[in-house]
Amino acid sequence: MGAQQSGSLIDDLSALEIEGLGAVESAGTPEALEAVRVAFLGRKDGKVSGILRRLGELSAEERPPVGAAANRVRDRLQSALDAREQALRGDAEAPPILDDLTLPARHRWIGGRHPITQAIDEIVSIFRSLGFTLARGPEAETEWYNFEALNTPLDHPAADAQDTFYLKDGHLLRSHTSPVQVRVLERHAPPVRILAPGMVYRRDSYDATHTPAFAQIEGLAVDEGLSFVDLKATLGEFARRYWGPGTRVRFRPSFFPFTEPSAEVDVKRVLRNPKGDTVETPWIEIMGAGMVDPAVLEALKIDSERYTGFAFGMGPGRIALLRHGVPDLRLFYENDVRFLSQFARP
Ligand code: 2U9
Repeated sequence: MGAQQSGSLIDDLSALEIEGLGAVESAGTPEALEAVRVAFLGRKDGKVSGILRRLGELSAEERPPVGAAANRVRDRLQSALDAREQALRGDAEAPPILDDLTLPARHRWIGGRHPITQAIDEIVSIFRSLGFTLARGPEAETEWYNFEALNTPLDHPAADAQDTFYLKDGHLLRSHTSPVQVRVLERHAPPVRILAPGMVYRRDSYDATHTPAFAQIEGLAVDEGLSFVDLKATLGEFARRYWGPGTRVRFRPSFFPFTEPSAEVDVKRVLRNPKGDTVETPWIEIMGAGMVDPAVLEALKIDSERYTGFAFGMGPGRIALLRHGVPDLRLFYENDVRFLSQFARP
């Protein structure tokens, strides 16, 4: 056998290596793998063994390189066989448990209304049942609707650019929803009983109790013969429906340019603990209210000798905060679903 022959044996070995590695990879059972081992490395009829046997035909100088190549191919096939055997044995055993099976099952993802939206919906529903109709209006307003019609002169601090967002065209972002009630009174003769929910804007800080944009709900009733008794009865009924039958309501004197007299409204919840003892919350401020100032009615050409009215305003963000014991208003606005999903009520 000459150099030609030893070269072709090395080529044969390379081909055998590729063929053998492929056969090992595609063996799907330990039996098939054993058949591959016998076919390639079997002592008697193995293909690699066959080449090793033919080493004797080579000259003394041709033998070492072919022998080394044959040993290399045998070793590679042997390690591939070992690795494949290990893998096949592993597959037959139970698959490893990667999860903690004692954990609760994952919930299906269910969307829910935002907690402030829930408060708005609930408040609106109570006032609707008390005979109030919903009213809406623009968020970009004129100074007249936002301030002057409401007995608030433009040199009042509330109208200052420090407190209100003015637009380039002379409009402003409404600082309360009161302009909605003004617009309704302009177009509808009393009696009116309306509720105006919506976003309002003030140049405020962004902190635990303030945000520059926030939701507000205001209400207005104008009719013949309305008095502070109607105001107290209406808001008392609202508070008992929203916070529960044991809720007490307190009116403290206050001031707003558009109401006279004016009041801050506080609630105290009176409850029983599991032992049966009576427990009560402190007084908590929930809204402002008052009798519509006759000057507001007169500016809208409503006879203030014949008609009187009451009005109130509250921030549903603050109401939601109190209801859920949330310490910081900003949590409601940061869109963190880990926080918001706690309020999901499908
Ligand atoms: C008209 C006449 C009267 C609306 C009113 C309040 C009292 C009030 C604040 C509560 C907290 C706003 O969200 S808040 O900052 N509002 O206290 N608002 S009476 O009075 C009106 C409105 C329109 C024609």
